[in-house]
Amino acid sequence: VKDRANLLFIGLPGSGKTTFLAALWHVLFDGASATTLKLTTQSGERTYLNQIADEWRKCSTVTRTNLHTEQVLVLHLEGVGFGAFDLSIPDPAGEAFKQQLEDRRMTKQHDTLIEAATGVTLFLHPDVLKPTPLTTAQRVEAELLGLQDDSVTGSHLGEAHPWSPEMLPTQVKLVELLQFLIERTERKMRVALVVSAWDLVENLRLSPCAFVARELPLLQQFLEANDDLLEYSVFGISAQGGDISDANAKDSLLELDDATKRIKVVHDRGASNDITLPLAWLLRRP
Ligand SMILES: Nc1nc2c(ncn2[C@@H]2O[C@H](COP(=O)(O)OP(=O)(O)OP(=O)(O)O)[C@@H](O)[C@H]2O)c(=O)[nH]1
Ligand SMILES: [Mg+2]
Repeated sequence: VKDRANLLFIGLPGSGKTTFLAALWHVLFDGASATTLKLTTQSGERTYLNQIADEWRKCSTVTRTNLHTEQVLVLHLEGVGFGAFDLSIPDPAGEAFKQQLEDRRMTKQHDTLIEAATGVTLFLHPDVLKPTPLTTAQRVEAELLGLQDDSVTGSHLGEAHPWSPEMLPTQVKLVELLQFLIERTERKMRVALVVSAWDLVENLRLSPCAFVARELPLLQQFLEANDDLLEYSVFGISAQGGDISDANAKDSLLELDDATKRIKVVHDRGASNDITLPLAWLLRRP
């Protein structure tokens, strides 16, 4: 790896980008656990990182990033086989990607980040509670069938909502975001696909790869089909460690003697709590 590396985070609002960064900063700053990448010096502007890591330690939800609070952070890192290097990672607002999808254009600043990117981390919240397109289709079908039966009272048809990009299924949005990326680069790009909040779907007993293949087949097939442009790997990551909106779960997280134990990273080769793994995978020499 060269002495400077740039990573790009991509993900819709609420996909877990800031939580990941908060846990990463806690681990790097703490320096007590074995990680592939380590901090060399702590110099630089740290207000934002300290704030989100503090929220993370208290198990309170990290502040949502908006277009005005986006930050580019520079970490001084080293690792066996990596040497010492400066890693710049911006914490973008998911809102910016939502706008990209709606307006079909991106900001100059974002384009510059793509240009400079060594690799990309694409975040995806498993959102288990959201209805799938299939269940939505079944519900609509049932409603329409019901309408035919009582055509006198049925006024649902008049309530049709105009289509908007917001209604696109998540996997379609993510494929679009990857397409923007491919269009703007000539190099082959590495993509670490991070399924965040892995604790919510762990009980399905699927590997992160199998989870994506089952739940987001379009995204998975897109990644496979474009292997000349993209090299990808899937990580299941619980950066928070559990569902902090559940008081019991939150209490047991707070009771742990070492907050680093909350973190779980699942990859092909098994589970660990080394949250630097996806970054190391992106930065490793081909
Ligand atoms: N259960 C669980 N929830 C998580 C985990 N990590 C993040 N979350 C939840 O996911 C939601 C979104 O997290 P953020 O990190 O703010 O997402 P973001 O991608 O930075 O969102 P924007 O700032 O809007 O772009 C929050 O409600 C978190 O509590 C996790 O490891 N487990
Ligand atoms: Mg954020």
